Amino acid sequence: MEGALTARDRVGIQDFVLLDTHTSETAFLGNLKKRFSEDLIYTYIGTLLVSVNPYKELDIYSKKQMDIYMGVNFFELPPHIYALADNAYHTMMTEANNHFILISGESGAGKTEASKKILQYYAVSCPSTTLLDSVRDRMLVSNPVLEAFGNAKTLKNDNSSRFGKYMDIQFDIQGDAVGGHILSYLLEKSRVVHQNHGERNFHIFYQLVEGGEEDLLHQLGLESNCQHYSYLVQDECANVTSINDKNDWKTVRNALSVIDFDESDIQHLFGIIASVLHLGNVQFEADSKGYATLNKNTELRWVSTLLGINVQLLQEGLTYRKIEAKTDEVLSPFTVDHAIYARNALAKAIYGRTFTWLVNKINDSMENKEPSRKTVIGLLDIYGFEVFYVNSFEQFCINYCNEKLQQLFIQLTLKSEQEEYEAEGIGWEPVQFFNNKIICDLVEEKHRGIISVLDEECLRPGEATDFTFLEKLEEKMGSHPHFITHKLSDKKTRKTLDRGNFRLLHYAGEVTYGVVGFIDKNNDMLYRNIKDVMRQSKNAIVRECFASTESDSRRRPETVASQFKSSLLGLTDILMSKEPWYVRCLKSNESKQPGRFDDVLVRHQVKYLGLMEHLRVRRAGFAYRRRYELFLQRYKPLCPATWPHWRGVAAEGVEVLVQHLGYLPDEYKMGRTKIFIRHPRTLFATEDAFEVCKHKLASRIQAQYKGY
Ligand code: AD9
Ligand code: MG
Repeated sequence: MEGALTARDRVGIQDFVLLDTHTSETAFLGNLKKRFSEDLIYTYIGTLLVSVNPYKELDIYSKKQMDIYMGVNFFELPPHIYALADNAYHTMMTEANNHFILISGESGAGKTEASKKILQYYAVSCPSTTLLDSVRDRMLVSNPVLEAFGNAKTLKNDNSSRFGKYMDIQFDIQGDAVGGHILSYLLEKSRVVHQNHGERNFHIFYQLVEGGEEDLLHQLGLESNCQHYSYLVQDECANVTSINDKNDWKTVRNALSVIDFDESDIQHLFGIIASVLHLGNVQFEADSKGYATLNKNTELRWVSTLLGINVQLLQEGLTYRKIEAKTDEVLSPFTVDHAIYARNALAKAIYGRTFTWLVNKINDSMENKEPSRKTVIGLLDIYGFEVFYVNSFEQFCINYCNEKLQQLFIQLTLKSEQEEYEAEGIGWEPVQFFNNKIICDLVEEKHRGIISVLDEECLRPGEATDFTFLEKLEEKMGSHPHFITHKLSDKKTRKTLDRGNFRLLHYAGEVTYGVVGFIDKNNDMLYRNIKDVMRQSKNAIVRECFASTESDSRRRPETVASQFKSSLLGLTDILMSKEPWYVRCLKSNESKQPGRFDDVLVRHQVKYLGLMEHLRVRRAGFAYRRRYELFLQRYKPLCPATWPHWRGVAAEGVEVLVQHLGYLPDEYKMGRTKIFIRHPRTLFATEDAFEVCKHKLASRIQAQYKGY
């Protein structure tokens, strides 16, 4: 007994719901820390999984571990990401409905790692047929490819996701993983042409330059030296100890052949990556009138060769803009700055569109063409909340996205949970929580939100600037409690704010955004004549990427922020139609050190993620609920009075059934339409009894339960 107590003291409590009497933040953190020091990075709050980044490899992700967790009830084993994955899977199979796993936490907290572990679990542990192995392999290798093109080293994370990813894993009626589909969200394209100090461009550039075979580099006109490319060395951070570009290159190269890429796709793809690097080295000089000219043509020639476009037209597209006059077209020359802007815009457009093409191509290869009934588990791994010294439009979008996900979490857990108790007439003491809807509205509200103001300014080309945008914000948002600028702040705060900044008080903390670049990045303009040039490319991917009818249409394209807003609304709809599971990732320390637990940092995250509130709702609430009819239908064989038929009202049948099973009064509540069960263990005991009973039943009756 004493031994058991010591062990419990040592490893803490594995479900916060069972944390003895107090639900204080200090006790919560103490438990997390105790477990972390024993390399126990996972803890539950009911069915929600809290994960603390260990920053070291732990021996808990082997096939053997997967086998241990397979088909075992949630609370019978130590908390694990596999347990959550397995329970989502089994619930999906039993209830034949769709689920999603929302993985959230700030940048570097471990979301992408968690999502990879879940995908591996499904790929390895679900039933398998040889036919499907190839689909599974493709799902698995899609990760290194997308990470190569969509992740980069930032100050927060050496492998930071610079795009949002939602992946549906499709299962057939037997539970086989039979296909996958990815939706990607707003890639941070600006990184292609600019990185902050201490950060890198997307991994793929370094992988190609460092790892590419001699022949290939020769064909692409590349030197095997990152220092040679201005898009790669602005930050002087090409080499990072945690990253092995050469090895990663091999993985990516191999993965591409698994995902149906033929040699010509691969050639075209690397041709594009190389052309972006060459484009970055194209320099301009001012002629006697101050207009941009190219001082040397070598780099431009490589771009033209690799993309299969006429060098003359390319040069013209980078140094002139075609303006349509009444009956004519006039070429208006660029200044050097303008030419650099056009060059960078082209590099971003090529890379961004190629990324979209890549996602589509991966989707084609993971597509399951069988029309059979499928259910899905969606995995959401999106860029985490981030605050840098300098924050711009990109951070604004990323942090807005995190606000939306927090809002979804609140709606699905804290809010709807409490509303349901009320609707079902279950006695309930409401739990207070901070609802970040006010910040979501501040950003996205129609006609009044920051995005609307920005879009309006983008409609006034030539007149509007980043600073008129800031002025408009000050006019419209002046008194908003979550919005501050230099002009609007008190004396003390003013000292910390420059004139060209605005500050938002996000749910996860304050972020100061510099307005410079907002209008440009939101417009994301690419001149028509350069688009026309790209459309004639002999590189099949580029041609496809620029083939749309967009340039013919006179309609103004939607701005970047508005597109992002609509895609997040779409994502919310997708998620709301599924059953949620949550992984909340916490960052243990800022310096990425193994085993270091920074109390202040973790406490801050526990606070803003609303974990304490969630725990309070969970502790006071009920882990499980089900409509009377469904509960009775499933468990009626466990009681002679309800088996084989209960002729009366379902609720009464359930009451008889649970009495028979010996449920104690405190363990459950009868609502208007559902039974509510306080602890999962009560349900698990019932479920175990049901399993035993099922085996005892005659095969005829078993058949009735097939599919449960
Ligand atoms: V971002 O919002 O994309 O910038 P993530 O995705 O939350 O961020 P990521 O999963 O990339 O963070 O984790 C950052 C790093 O932490 C990884 O590269 C690993 O080095 C480390 N990490 C995260 N989770 C684990 C883990 N379960 N075991 C070991 C981990 N290391
Ligand atoms: Mg990530």
